[in-house]
Amino acid sequence: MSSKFIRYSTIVTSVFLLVSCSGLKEPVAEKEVLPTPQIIPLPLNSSWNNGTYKVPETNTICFNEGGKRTAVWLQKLLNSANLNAQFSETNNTDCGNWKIVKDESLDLLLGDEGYILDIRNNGVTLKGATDAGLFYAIQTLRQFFPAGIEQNSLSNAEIKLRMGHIEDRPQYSWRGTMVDVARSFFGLEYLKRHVDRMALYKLNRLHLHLTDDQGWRIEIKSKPKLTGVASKGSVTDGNSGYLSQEDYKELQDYALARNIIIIPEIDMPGHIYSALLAYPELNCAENANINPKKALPPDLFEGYDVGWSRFCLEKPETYDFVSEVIGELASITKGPWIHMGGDEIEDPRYKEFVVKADSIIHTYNKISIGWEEVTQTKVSDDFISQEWNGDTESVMEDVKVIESMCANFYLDHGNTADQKNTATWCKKDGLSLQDVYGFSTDNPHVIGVEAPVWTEFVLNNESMDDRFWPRAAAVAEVGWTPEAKRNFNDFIKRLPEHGKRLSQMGVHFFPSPEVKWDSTEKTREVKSVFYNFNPEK
Ligand code: TNX
Repeated sequence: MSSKFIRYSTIVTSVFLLVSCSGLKEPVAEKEVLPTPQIIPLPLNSSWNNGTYKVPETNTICFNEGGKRTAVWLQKLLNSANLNAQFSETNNTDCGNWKIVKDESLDLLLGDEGYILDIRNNGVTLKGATDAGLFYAIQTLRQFFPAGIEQNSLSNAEIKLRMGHIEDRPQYSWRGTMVDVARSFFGLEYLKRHVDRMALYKLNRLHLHLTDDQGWRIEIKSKPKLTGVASKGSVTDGNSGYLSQEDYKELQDYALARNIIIIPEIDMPGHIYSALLAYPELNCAENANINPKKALPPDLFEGYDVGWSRFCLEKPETYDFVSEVIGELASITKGPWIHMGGDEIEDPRYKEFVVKADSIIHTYNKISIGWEEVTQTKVSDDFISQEWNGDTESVMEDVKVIESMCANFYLDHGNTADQKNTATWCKKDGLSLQDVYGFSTDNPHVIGVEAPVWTEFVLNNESMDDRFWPRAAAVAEVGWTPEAKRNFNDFIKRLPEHGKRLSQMGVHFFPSPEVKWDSTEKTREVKSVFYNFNPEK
């Protein structure tokens, strides 16, 4: 038992007694009961048995038709624990100690993203109706392994898994985060790492706030000045730059392999100064030379004000521009949604604009999403409203809602009241873990939750890390686990184990005071089990 795993587990030894023929009781076996794996998000149903499955050094993975992809992820997981794993060529599920069953008829029980994970004394079975469900079985299994697996540092470890049965599926289909790359740019490398972390917690939507007054972050080939001019800005001391179409494709593929869909946002008709600077003809004449600058003279904007810039909604050129940009963006976007923004602007033609923008998005075969202000008028029935302050009087009935209420989900606010460089306008004492975890709604139209990090004051990777983590783990549990099963005290008891894992993954998480973190873990270089892994290759 030289294993590192012992460091991570409290071992309870129970002595099993056997009654022999003679009637004498004698101890025959010592049985080690591993602690229950500290899984986040908490699975819907799990039952534990006191046994342990000791993973052999050499493993065989069997899978049925359709299970190959999962087998590739699983092999990578086992290899990262320095275990050998080969595929069985028999193409059935009854030949090795790891069995993968993809079975569409499990759909009724497990839905699009659910799975069954069964750990017995002769091996492990993963079942799901979809690749997504099976991928999540792997993510749950990953959390059974000591955190050192993230750095591939388990060389002498004897891996033992607590035996049990998990049947799991999410409460909500939308479990998202949003990164504002417009105020300060975060590029492909950071976003891929962010996707890795989201996947561990079964988060499945990444919304990119790609444009704002300070900068434009996506290459649109038919509008070269967006990258040539508009991408050069940022808030004071922030980073500028943009995602090329190649970067965007690479990020989407990386995310899709991990069951994460990217939602691009072009924020309109306000929050648009950087585009106006590049294409001044989209200004109304009276907007030139007003402070903050509306467009002319051509200075970048590096301040923090909101709600002052706007497209000229009287000009037909504005709609030509919107149509060209959305058309090109739609052609490079793999997911079904485009976000039109629509927040924080008053304009007599606002309603007319959002109706047109929604219809343009449909023309390019995408579904539109917008901030809640859009529902002041009626747009398409399939529109999704993203609620952030709840102040809008909606005229739309039964509209689908993504919950991003600022008091629960605006992670640009501090983890604590005294965290530096954080927003305070929504909640002056910051958003504690409990504020996030305590979110509750009885609106039947809610399709899920999403936590934004706006980047007015988030200027480097470490800050982005400590805004998201560990609070995004709370977002994940709110999105996945039904409210009746959630318990904050239980959640914060599971978190120390995740602190170890996040440290091993190189995440500079915020040590929330609500949690008894293990202070011995040092943050390592950025890495993780599936860092840069491509299951297709
Ligand atoms: C509100 S919420 C905004 C953003 C800011 C953020 C700062 C919303 C749709 N807009 O433009 O960055 O507050 O917390």
